[in-house]
Amino acid sequence: MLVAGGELLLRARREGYAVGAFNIQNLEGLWAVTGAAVEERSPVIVAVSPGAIRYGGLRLLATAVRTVAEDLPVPLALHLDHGEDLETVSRCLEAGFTSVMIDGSHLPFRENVDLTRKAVELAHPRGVSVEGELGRLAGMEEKSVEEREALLTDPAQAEEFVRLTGVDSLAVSIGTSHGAYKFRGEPRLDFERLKLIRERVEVPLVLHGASSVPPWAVEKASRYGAQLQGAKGIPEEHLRRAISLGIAKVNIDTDLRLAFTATVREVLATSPGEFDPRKILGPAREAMKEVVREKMRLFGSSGRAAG
Ligand code: PH4
Ligand code: ZN
Repeated sequence: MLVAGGELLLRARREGYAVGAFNIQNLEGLWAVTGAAVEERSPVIVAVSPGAIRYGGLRLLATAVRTVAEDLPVPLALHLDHGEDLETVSRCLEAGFTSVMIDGSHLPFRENVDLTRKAVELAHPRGVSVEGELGRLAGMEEKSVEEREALLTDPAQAEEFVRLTGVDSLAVSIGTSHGAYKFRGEPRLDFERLKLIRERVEVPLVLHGASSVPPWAVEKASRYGAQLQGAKGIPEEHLRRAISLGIAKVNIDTDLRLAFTATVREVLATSPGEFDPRKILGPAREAMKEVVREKMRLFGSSGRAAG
């Protein structure tokens, strides 16, 4: 069933687990994510970015997700990921999204507050929750202490941001970044900062850029010609710790892309006579589904579908 995103997160925060937000761009992703949620009896957030909207079309993606959700025996929230502007937020509200993110993290604090508050004013009357972001997701290596401070979320500012905007959840920057190349050296997250933010911020916290970049997917993709040297993600024990410190929503995209790519490459290389898209994409969809199932177990959302 389709549910309000905010409710999923409030329950997760209360009960000490996290709900995965998995990005989709097409039906393969949607089937993989929802299939995993059913098998794990887990609540799930299906995330659609502006880039995915440009690729797949808003009405088509929203209709597909809402149609699948109708018959789904587990709660599903349809979420706008990294909404760029109020127009995108409005279009997604019209299309029936049940939570939206407005990402003003690149703006100066006051402008981020203004933009985010306007998104809240649009979404709340429709019962839709809003995620804001404070702090920038960026690789932290080779950065000075001052540069790190400027990019990572400041706990006192986070408290003020939530108060001034009325957001329902807050994405924080503690050292993660998007994509497959998160660290050159040892993976490091600023858990002390996360604790301080948690002490000051009541609303559920969100971790973006949380893919682990599984070695099996990198190795398989590389075996069949991919060039992914130096790919490195967030270790699973770091994610467990972040969740224990109050992260209630974890965003995953890269790990699904890697599983997809590794599997498609394998099929094409080992079955050169194959040209039926179903035989090529079917195994890739299964591989993505397995990744999502593992995340749900790791995040503690498995078995939490029932109210
Ligand atoms: N996201 C995914 C952003 C995807 O424009 P786009 O469709 O490429 O945007 O919000 C994440 O936080 C994913 O983190 P990950 O890269 O570690 O999986
Ligand atoms: Zn993100």
